[in-house]
Amino acid sequence: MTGASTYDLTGKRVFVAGHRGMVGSAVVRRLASENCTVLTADRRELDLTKEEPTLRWLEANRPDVVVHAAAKVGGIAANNNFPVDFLCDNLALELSVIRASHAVGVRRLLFLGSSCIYPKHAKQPMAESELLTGPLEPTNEWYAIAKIAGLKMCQAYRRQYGDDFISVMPTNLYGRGDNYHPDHSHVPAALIRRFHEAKLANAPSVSVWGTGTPLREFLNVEDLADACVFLLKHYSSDQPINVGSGDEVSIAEFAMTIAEVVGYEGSLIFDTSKPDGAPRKLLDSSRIQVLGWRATTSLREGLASAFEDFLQGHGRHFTVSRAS
Ligand code: GFB
Repeated sequence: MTGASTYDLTGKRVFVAGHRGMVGSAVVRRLASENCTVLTADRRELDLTKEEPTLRWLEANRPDVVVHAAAKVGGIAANNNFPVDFLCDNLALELSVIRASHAVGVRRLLFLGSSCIYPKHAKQPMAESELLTGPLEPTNEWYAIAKIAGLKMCQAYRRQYGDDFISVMPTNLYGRGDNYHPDHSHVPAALIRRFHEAKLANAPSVSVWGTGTPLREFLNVEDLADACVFLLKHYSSDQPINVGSGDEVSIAEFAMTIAEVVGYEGSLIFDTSKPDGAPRKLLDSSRIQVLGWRATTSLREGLASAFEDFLQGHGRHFTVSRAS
């Protein structure tokens, strides 16, 4: 069962929940080349964790399609240090957005999950069938449980009401609009910022968290947005679907690539007091590939463009000065 289906976005009203985040903003950019109307709600206008206002907003704006990209996200340290926020904020967003979407009769909903829903020691590459086959990685189990609950809500609405709600599981993401907080970000943004600042300061070395041995697969957010639009048009199933790039590297290799992209020539020091997290997270993306989609951005070109976006100040929660 491939889940292949056809849905025409032409003339549809598409609400992107979380349009200011890295994923939501990329989906808005990608939808601009579709013949549809994109709807967004400013955070000051609508708190998506509150179901009643969300329901009223959806009733007033009547989307045909919802992309649920609103989430509390962060890197390994943020996940580890703020378990309540990652669990409760994400559950609140899912309950509110998914229930309200059902209540107003939304035709298609795309829920964004994460590869951390799969067990810490899942068989690699991780197929969708690995879900709930073993214990989760402890640094991000709170976030993972919330994302599993969102996926299960989509399955439950499909089973009980026949709603066409799908779940998409992206691998580790990077790109335009990332969060460059020094402690709370994911590794791509953290290292782009740290290497850039070290270069400006002529620092002899830069700290990289953990042992450098974990393996990660990185996907540019523009590719993910393209996959989301592809899946809105071509996928309908209760089964989640993985979206990866196949670009797998060790954190040590990744850090060296970022140093090259940024132009930093000092040395790397691995800070083993910081956690490694999951030893390996490579998605099996064969199901989306069979449907006809593949990522097209190479890791090096994607990181070069992420660095340029960082220099232009498109990231959030940071200030930066350009190297002279
Ligand atoms: O990106 P990251 O926080 O995500 O860390 P996870 C990936 C790897 O990079 C870990 C190492 O092995 C980190 O120890 N790393 C090295 C660093 N230097 C740094 C640094 O300066 N900052 C960060 N953040 N990492 C996340 C989950 O786990 O994966 C999220 O916590 C989400 O919930 C995301 O699911 C996809 O891959 O370890």
